Amino acid sequence: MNQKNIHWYPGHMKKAFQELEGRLKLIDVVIEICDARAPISSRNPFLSQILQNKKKVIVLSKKDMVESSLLSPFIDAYKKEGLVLPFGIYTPSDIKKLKILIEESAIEKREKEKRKGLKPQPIKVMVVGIPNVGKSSLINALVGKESASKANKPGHTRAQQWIRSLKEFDLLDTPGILPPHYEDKLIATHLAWIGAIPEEILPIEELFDSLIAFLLPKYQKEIATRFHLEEDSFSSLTALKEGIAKSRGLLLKEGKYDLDAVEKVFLKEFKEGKIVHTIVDTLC
Ligand SMILES: Nc1nc2c(ncn2[C@@H]2O[C@H](COP(=O)(O)OP(=O)(O)OP(=O)(O)O)[C@@H](O)[C@H]2O)c(=O)[nH]1
Ligand SMILES: [Mg+2]
Repeated sequence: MNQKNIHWYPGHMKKAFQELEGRLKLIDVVIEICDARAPISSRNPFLSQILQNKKKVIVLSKKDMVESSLLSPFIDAYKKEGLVLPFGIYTPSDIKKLKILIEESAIEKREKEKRKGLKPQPIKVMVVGIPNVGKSSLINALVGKESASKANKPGHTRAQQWIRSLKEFDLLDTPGILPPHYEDKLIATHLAWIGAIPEEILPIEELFDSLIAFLLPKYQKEIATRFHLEEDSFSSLTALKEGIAKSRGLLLKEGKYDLDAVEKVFLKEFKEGKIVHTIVDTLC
């Protein structure tokens, strides 16, 4: 794969990174989100670095898309860095836990206010992470309404936005920020599989082939069930593609199988968590 192919750094991201860095000193607590499906690949080391001295909660988002037993070792690993929370926007107890962790992180601010005899001010919380990890969704879950615009498309939020509808917290939504380029094509591949970068910036066939190679040793049964495949569909990659084309009626006019459509459908359904609930990264 050509290194040029794994470069996706839209113009707004450089500006967004500078704006984020400039705003940091006003912030009491940072929520750094990574996607539970790729807890390592979906972290931006440049962000982690500038957040080193901030009070921080690491959130592993979209936990409903991952088997919880697979996530535990990653939670333990991140605990060495500070507060960690596996989180799902559909789990009300996670929203409560997050509010407690934010308060816990801002204890020094609260003590300072008390010493000075000041009324408690809203805790200023900045939500950061790479694109599409669920920053705007987490803010909406915290405030209980659709205040921040969200979409299942990386790079949706383009500018910082304060959401000030809670008494206890002011929440700053920020645009997703990636490192300027990826040295490691495996990281970019994992991000494309989960939809954190657009899959079009990589050759689709290569993305499909690598995803199948990753999934087959552990999840052949799940793939067979999802696409109603018999054992012989797993005899080769071509047989597998043709099996999926047959089961989904993906045919071209001349009666040939539409293998491009097969790749797209498979990648889409994986991204939507319809095939398996797995983690694509490996803990060293
Ligand atoms: N299943 C599931 N989907 C989620 C969860 N949180 C967010 N999503 C989905 O993830 C997609 C992206 O969510 P956003 O909140 O727009 O992500 P973002 O990080 O703000 O993205 P950018 O603004 O592009 O950086 C949306 O389709 C959300 O519905 C979750 O806990 N579980
Ligand atoms: Mg957003």
